[in-house]
Amino acid sequence: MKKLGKMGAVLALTLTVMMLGACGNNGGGNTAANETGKAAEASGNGGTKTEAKDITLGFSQVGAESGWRSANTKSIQDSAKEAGITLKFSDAQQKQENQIKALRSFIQQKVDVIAFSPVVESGWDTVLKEAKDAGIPVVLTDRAVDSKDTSLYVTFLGSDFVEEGRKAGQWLSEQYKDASEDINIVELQGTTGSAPANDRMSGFAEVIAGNPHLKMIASQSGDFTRAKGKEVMQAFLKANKDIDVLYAHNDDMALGAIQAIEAAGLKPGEDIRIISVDAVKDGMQAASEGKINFIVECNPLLGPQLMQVVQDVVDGKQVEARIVTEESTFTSEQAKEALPNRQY
Ligand code: GYE
Repeated sequence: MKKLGKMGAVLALTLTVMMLGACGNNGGGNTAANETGKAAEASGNGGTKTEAKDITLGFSQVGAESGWRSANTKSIQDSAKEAGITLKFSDAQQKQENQIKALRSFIQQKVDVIAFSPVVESGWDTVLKEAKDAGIPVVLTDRAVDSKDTSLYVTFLGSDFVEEGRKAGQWLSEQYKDASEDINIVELQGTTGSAPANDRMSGFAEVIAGNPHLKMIASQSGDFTRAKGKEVMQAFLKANKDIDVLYAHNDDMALGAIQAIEAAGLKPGEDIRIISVDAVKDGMQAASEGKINFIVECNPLLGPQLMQVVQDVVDGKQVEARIVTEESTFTSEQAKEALPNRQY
């Protein structure tokens, strides 16, 4: 992932604050920042706190493709309400063109901050430049963009997807460390071109390369949905006699694939071992029943952190250029224990 260095972050924030001052739609905050043209210190005593009710956040969501996404949307909506921040929420139905339209509409409406979870990594420079020219700071949540110019956004708040892929690969490598025969793996990728699909693929590939018996025999997108996960798994089963392992980039695709595996008369978790990512309730339920063997957690509850970042950005405080969410992993046994307390 691209990271802004400390200096870059300070520069980006300074520009942001200067621009905020220029467009003057942030409820009259940032007096100190406006006068000096510098970001207020993290201690906050140099900046004026803008009242949450005077902040409008435009948020462009990917869609409603998975259990993870629904939990993420709820977290953002609930947290905005709790913080008292006005939220303009837009659902892009997994289409980049819809997200670009939503961002342009937020710019037109002169929201104070734009946040969005980019459906794919590429193709954002033009619209991000438009936001920058309008003096509206942009916060990336959940998914990253591949823009070379990191001054186009203030921070990226979300998981380390490469690390998630590595965790999946490490568990598998450990399971098959003494294998003397080839282990055939199939992979259900997330949405083509999305950061989690690209990164979960590369992190996993990097680790399994360490064991020559771990063979990826098929890999295709299931678009992060149950329906597509089922459909692609059916095709995998048709084309390949001997599948040992399924690695699905999210629980929903794994759950769809489980239906296909059962329909083919095989036992998920036994005949085909399954690894997935997310750890939403339905995934954890399947894991506790032994149908999914290992889940790498990806936390969707980004709302509270996002609202804090929005408030800080408006107040001219310094924010980290990269905020990584903390996550763990679950075996079937651990899933059984954790399930009763799972919030999403
Ligand atoms: O894993 C998947 C969702 O971007 C982390 O998107 C998110 C992914 C999540 O559709 O279920």
